[in-house]
Parts: sequence; structure tokens; C-alpha cells
Amino acid sequence: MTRQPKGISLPRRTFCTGSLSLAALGPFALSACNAGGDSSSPSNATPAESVQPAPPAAVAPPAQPTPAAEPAQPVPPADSGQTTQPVSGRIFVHPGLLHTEADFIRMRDKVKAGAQPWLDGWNALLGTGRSHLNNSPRPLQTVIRGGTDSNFAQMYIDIARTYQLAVRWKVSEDKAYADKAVEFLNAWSSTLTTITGNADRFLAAGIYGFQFANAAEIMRTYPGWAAADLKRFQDMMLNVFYPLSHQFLTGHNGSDITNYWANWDQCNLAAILAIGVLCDREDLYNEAVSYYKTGRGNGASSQAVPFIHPGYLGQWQESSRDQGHCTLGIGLAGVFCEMAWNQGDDFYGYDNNRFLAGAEYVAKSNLNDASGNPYYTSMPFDTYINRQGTGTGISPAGLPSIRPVWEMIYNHYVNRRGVAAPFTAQMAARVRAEGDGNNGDQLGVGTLTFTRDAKAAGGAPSGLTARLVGGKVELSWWGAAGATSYNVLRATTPGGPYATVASGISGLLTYTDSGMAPSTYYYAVTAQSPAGTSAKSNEAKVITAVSPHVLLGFNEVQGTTAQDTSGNGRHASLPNGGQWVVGKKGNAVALDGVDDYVALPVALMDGLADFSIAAWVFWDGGRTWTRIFDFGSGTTQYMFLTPQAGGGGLRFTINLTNGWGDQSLSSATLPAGQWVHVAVTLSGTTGTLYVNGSAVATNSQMTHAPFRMRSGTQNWLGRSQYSADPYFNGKIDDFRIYNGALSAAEVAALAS
Ligand SMILES: [Ca+2]
Ligand SMILES: [Ca+2]
Repeated sequence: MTRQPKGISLPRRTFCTGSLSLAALGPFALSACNAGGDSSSPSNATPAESVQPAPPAAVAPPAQPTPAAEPAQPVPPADSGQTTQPVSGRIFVHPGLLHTEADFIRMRDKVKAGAQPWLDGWNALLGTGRSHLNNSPRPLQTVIRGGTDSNFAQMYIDIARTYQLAVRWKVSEDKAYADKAVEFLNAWSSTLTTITGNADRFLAAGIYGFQFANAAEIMRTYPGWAAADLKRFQDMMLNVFYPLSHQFLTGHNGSDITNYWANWDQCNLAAILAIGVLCDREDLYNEAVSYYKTGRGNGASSQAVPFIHPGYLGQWQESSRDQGHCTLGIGLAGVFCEMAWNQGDDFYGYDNNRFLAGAEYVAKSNLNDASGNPYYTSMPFDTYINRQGTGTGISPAGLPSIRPVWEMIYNHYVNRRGVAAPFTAQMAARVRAEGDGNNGDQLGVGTLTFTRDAKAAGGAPSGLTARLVGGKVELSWWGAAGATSYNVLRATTPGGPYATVASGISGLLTYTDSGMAPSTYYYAVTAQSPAGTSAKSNEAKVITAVSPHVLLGFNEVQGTTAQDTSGNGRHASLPNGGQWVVGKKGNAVALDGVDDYVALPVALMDGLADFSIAAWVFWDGGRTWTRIFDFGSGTTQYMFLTPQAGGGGLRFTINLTNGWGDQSLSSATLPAGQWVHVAVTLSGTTGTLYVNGSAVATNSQMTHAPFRMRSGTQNWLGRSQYSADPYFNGKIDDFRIYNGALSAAEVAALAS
């Protein structure tokens, strides 16, 4: 995922190219470059994010000019230097949150030239009224969000003012705006000591935390902001905002991990990342990055986009809730990706542009087709179950939600990367020129700050995947900016020669190929644009024959390695021991029920859609929830087979949502004290469970194929992802995984 190695020796193409003067970058960015080489603002924005679990009353921002401020109660600057010391050697780019120095140079040049849409964006900034010099800060000692006496609007209005003054200074180069921005920063950093309220205090820390950090990150480039004042502001971020964000991500307010919707995690992830950069705290930055990749909560990449439909429409975690929170989350996750990008880490592209899949889905959910009919009624939706209940479709509540968050995302994918984002582009066009939304939920003004010159058309499609689904080949890919249609190519050897199997594909970028003889096929996609036919996309390989993926005969007589004889090199190990004993077919592995298990390689099930798993099992019996196998990466996403579930019964389950929304196959408890053959197959969405060669359960609603899980890091026989579950006691022999679904006859043959 990381597009560049971390640290100072990065090629900084974002900062060190074009007409950018190195002298303009300031000492931090300059050192990085030297080392590296390389319609007016929306008026119908949705209200602020809500109370959990019931939506809160919208917070109506006071009209300008604002009501009289509460009396400021200045306190002495915090003496908290211990928290601001960099703890590692990563050199952060400054300014390097939502905007770099190069970005400001672009804004300045475009506005000076009167170029559109930058000029409209500039006027939208001025039109909010928040960057005026006659505003004065209204700092609070205690900010309350949620419950009684909420006063948080007073803070987010001042943050919006500070940020917009900062941007206005950078673009106009009029120091009066810089001095005014500094006045706001200093007033708050010398006053604010506490953020409190009900659970919504975590939203305040997250949403306003990343915003305030962004304002300060811009102003650190102003020589007129004293170093001691920057330090005091950093201390405020570390001591008032960060602890709440950290507390939320680690404890989720004491609730089930799935209780809080995605935006709760996402705002706090953005805050921690932003505070990490502002305060040169690599540990904080890494905390946010790590959670985005492998965290359990709904802001982590895989949980925020829990299901990707063909053509890369990525169902959003809040899609069955309401659209205002969907677009809020898109804005927050986009901020995270943009800030990380400016530090050299590509989370926009993480997991094959998983975030873009979600952005396209949410954008489309809020748009109408050419006939004026809403798209959402005909969009795909996978039943989504968690602590909040069961979602069965896209919610029209809050439709359409029009927030000023889309320019950032559109300009990244389309104009920076050349990836088509048709629905995101439509939303950006609809909101353009972005104001600030007038609700404190986002910084906005992205038409001015994020617009980039268009990339030339003619680029290649990317991110092609080919999966065996129900015996057919299901292809999806990312389009190229400016392309009008796509061609699907197929070969029988890597690199071609290719035959064109489909052409003229537009709209949803997916194609299902079938009717070929079982074999191995290689696919690529090209784009048609006014520039002609593009180069080929990446090549995607798919084996349409049912074929061995892992074959563990367990015929070893010594050692702690079990050979995979499939030819795929997926050898297994016995980290805590185990015995080689007489089995059903030659030897078998015996596991002691104490700590023995078999470990298979990481990424074991990656890419598999149709699959089969089969084994001979001799279970000694007894305890529930022991595992024959359990493949996953912890308790967030996994697939397992247990001889006896809690209520009894042999059960196969695949789960993508922290234990909610199991998709299962169940039968009678596995007979103990004897060799029994068990097998599970999945073909399309139909799962089948076999015992001794006979089908004992089927389920035609199994949409959660293995490739939808995070890449597995814990792929085990005899051990559960849940540490409290007992280890397997008994013997396992002839363990097999296949790409593709074995037929009933083929399973029966294995069981004979
Ligand atoms: Ca042992
Ligand atoms: Ca054997």
C-alpha cells in the first residue's frame, strides 16, 4: 500500500516539480526535497453529525455576525512539554495536511490569472463571510457537545474562521489575514482546557480536532506566529483533543465495537493523523495509519466499505442509515487520505482504491439518472447486520445530501491519478463552487484548494480483478479519466496474444465471461477515448478449472513442517508441536487440544471466490467451539468450521463484521471418536456442507466469499481466532483447499 518508503528519502514529486520554487517551501519541505530528488456554495448542506444512537438536533450556526461571546476565561499556557517531543525520526512535510506549499502556489497563480473554477472557488471562500478581518475570536475554556449546555458551535465557527483566514492569507499574501488567523489560534490555545459532553464529545474532538490542526499547520509557515505560540497550540491539540480521539478508537465508549457508525472512527482517525503531523509525532501518525488498515471499528478501510459490488460500487457502512452521515464519512475518510498522501502514504489507493469504491457508491446514491429518477432504488445492496440492526437497502433519508467534500476526492482520482470517478465527478460538479457547508462538519472551499488541471485523456484502465464466481469469470476494473468505453481482452498465456471478447462497455465497469473450456485465462482491459485505444490494464489471471490450492497429506514422520503437494508452495507449520500418527490415508497430524495447531501461510484465501475445503477429521469430542479450521486476521473477519457450535451442531461460518451477520451452514454435531470426512463448497452464492460425501446443508444466500475478507494473517487448523475457544483435540488428515467448487460426485470421491 505504501507508495513510497517512509522517511525523508522520499521522492517528493508532489512538491518538487513544476514551477515550484524550492525557496518557497520553507525549511522542512526544502529539506525533504533536497533529500528526495524526485453555483455558489451549497445552501442545503445536511446538518451536523449526530448523537449516538439517535440523531441529534441539528446545530444551527449563528448568523453572522455571531452572538456575543461567552466571557473568555484565559488560563496560563499549559506546561506540557513532555508530550510534544518527537519520538522518532520521521520527518514530516510542512505544511503537509490538506494543503502543501505547492498547492498554495497553484491556488495563488490560478486566482491571479482569473482562471476557472479557481476564481469561483475564491469567491465562494469570500462569500462565507468567515475570513473577514472584523471577526474576533470567542474562545471557550470548556467546549460541550451533546447533553445540556452544548456550546460547540462557538468553537467550530471560530475554527472555520481561522482556517479560512489562513487560506485567504496564503492566496492573497496579505499579512493582515495571517495576523488575524494567529489571533484566533492564540486566543484558543490560551483558553481551551476541556472538551466534554455526552458521547458526542468524541465527535467534537475528532471533527474539530482535524480542522483546527489544519488551520495551525498552514499558519506555522507564517513567521509572525511565534514559536512559543505554535508550541502552546500543539500542546492544546495533544492535551485536549488527542486524548479523546485515542480513547474513542481504543475503547469505543465502552460499547460493542460495531455500535458506532463509521464517521465516529473516521473523524477521530483524521484528528490523530493531523495532530501527529502538526506535532511531529510519528507515533500518533502511525496509530491512525495502523487503525485504518487493521482496526476493528467501522472507520477501518474494510469495515467502512464492507461489500464491493461488481463494477467496484463499494457499499458504504452507513448506506442503510441515512445519506447525511454517508457523505459526512466520505468527507472525513477523504481528508484522512489526502493528508496521508501529502506525507507520502497512499490510502486513496489502499486495497485497490477501496475508498473510491465507497465514494462512487455514496455519490451515486445521492444522484439521479438522466431521466431524473434516483439511482438508489436500483443499486445493489448486500444485507448488512451489526449491533445497530439489519440494513436491507440504501436509505433515502436525507436524500440528496449535498456537502462540499467532493472536489478533494474528484481531483485526486481523476486529475491527479487519471482514474475515472464518474459519480464523484457529478457530485463535485453539482456542489461546485464549494463553500464551507455552514455546519462545521467539513472545512470545504475545495474548489479553490483542491482543483487541479485535468490530466490528458488516453490513460489505461487499472485495478482489474478476475474472480471465478459460480463457474464464470467475473471481471471488474477501474476506468481511465476521459475514456468513453472499454474492451475486454482474453489470452491463454501470460502477456497474450489476446482476443477481444467484449467491446463498447460503458457505465458499470464489469463483465462476466463464460463458456470457455476449463483452463487458465489471462485478462486485460483497454480504454477507448478521443486519444484512441489505450495501453492495456494490469493483467488478471483466473483458473476456471477446479484446481488444487493447498494439499496437505500430513504424511510426514518427523519435524514441524507439513508439505503442500499442490505445487503452490503453501507449506504449513506446527508452531506448538503436534504428532505424526497413523491416519486415514497414510499418516495424519494429531493435535493435543492444549496448544497444538497447524499454521498455513498468510494471504491463504486471498482472491478466492468459488472454493472447496475438505478433510478427514477424527475428533476426540467434548468442548464446543473448537476449530477444524479458522482462516482470518483476528475476530473482525474470518471463516471457520467447528465440529460443535455453542448450541450444538457442525457449523461452517464466514463473517465479515466482528461476529455480526454470520453466513453459515449447519448440520448435526460431528460424530466423535471416528474418522469423518467433511467438506464445504461455495459456488457463486450457494454454499454446501458435506459429511462423509453426502450434502447435509445448503445455503443459497452466501454472498461473503473469501476474497471479501481482509488478507488473512492467522490461517489455522485446530485453533480459533477467539482466544477463549479450545484448541482442537484429535487428528486431521488429507486437508485440501481448491479453487472452484467441487461437485457432489467429486466430494463423494474424496470421502471414499
Ligand atoms: Ca504443544
Ligand atoms: Ca495422510
